[in-house]
Formats: sequence, structure tokens, C-alpha cells
Amino acid sequence: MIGPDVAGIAEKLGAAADGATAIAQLAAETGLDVDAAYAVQTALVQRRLNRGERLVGLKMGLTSKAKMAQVGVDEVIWGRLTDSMRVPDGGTVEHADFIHPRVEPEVAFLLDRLPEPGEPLGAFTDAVRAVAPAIELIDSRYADFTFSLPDVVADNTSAAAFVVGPWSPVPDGLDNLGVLLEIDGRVAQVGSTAAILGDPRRALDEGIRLAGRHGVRLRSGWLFLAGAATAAVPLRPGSHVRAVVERLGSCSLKASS
Ligand code: OOG
Ligand code: MG
Repeated sequence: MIGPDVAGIAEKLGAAADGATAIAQLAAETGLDVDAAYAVQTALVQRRLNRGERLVGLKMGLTSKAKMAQVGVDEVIWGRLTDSMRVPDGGTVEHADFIHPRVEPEVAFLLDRLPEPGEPLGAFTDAVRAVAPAIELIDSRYADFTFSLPDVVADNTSAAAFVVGPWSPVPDGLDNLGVLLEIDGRVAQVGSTAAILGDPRRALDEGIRLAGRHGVRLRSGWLFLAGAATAAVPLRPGSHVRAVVERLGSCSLKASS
């Protein structure tokens, strides 16, 4: 049996992102299962690396019930981050570069020493050098921001851009810090880091395990986004977004009008 056209699907998704034009979902039609979808994701990210981008870390998706409920997919997923997706704290994104961008508050980890294959993950503080508040800008390449599990995995889990705020040493309790997303000075979402798999540290265990299944090992110096604690909010042209995580501080981005 001939499998799905991994390279062709990656090209379609890459062109949709480059041209900021939505496409129809394709997993059902092409018989794409989750494993093949991760192969598409690898090819899609390789397309970015081929034009000079650098892999700078991983991101988790759907690690909170709020996110799962918003998109109707209830499996934890992971994707890749490249340097060109990073926006400086306080920076501006070009709204027209995206299809239907949404923003969500995140917690970022800066990875330090990582376990060897087979070695159990030691103390979290051994693996993570620092933590920071972050904003992820997601932009599904599918029409109406609607997708199945293999569709969103193939689309690099809607990754489009991200901002990382100031780094802090790992605080004693990361498991119940208040999280706020403000749009133009008004609170748009409120949550807690407890919503991220009960404790965002679990997102790292899951990331190591799930990415490991596809032969991807996390590296020292990489960034790691633990997944949003709240639902995402549409990013309108001209708006100013700020994410606050208790004890970690805040970061922000603007959208061009
Ligand atoms: C999928 C990506 C989910 C998160 O933090 O849960 C994600 C999506 O919602 O489009 O990045
Ligand atoms: Mg996210």
C-alpha cells in the first residue's frame, strides 16, 4: 500500500504558512495517522531549516483542559520552535503575516543538563536552568482554525511565533502560580499553572517521552514551552498583548494595525 505523500503535504502546509492562506484539512483525505503526521511535521520544519532557520526548542500543545476543550482534540502534542518564530519581548508582529492568529499565555523553560537515553529524569531543577513567562502566537494553517489530531500535529501544532520574558531561577513552587492574559490592558484570560498537567514540570517529562518516541532528544540550551494554561484569544490588528505569570513577571507583544 502506498502511504500518504509526506513531502507533498509538508509543502502544502509550508506554502499556506508562507502565503498566510488557509487550506482545507487533509488528514482524513490522505489517510494521515499520528505517526505519519509527525513525519510531515519533521519535513515541514526541515523546509524552514533548509532556508537557514535554526531549531531552538520544543513546544507542548494541549496540556490543559481549557486548550483541549477549545480545539476539540484531547491528546497532548508537541511541536518544534525555530529562531525565526521568536519575537523580542515588547516587539511587534506583522498581523498580515498570519491567517487568523491567536495568543495564549505560556511558561517557558531554558533547558540545561538533560538525561541520557534510558536515564530517568532527575530533579527538575537539574534539567531546567531558568523559567520565564511567555506568549505563544498560534496560527492554524487550516480554515476556521479547525483540525483533527493528525492535522494539527502535521501543522507543527499551529506554531507561528513566540515571545519569552525575563528569565528567573526556578522558583520553589511552580505548580500553582496565577496566569493572566491581558489584551489592551483588559484581562482576557485568567488561569493557573496548575492547569498545565497539574504541574508544568510534568510537561517536560511528557515532552521528553513523546518527542523521544520520534527519535528527538531535547538539548541543553533549548527553549521549552509547557503549553497554555488558558484558552487562546484572537489577536486583532493593532492590539497589545501582555502575559503575566505570578512570581515570574510579564512579557508582551503588539500586532501591527
Ligand atoms: C494547537 C496548539 C496548542 C497549546 O499551548 O496548547 C498549543 C492549537 O491550539 O492550535 O500550543
Ligand atoms: Mg501553545
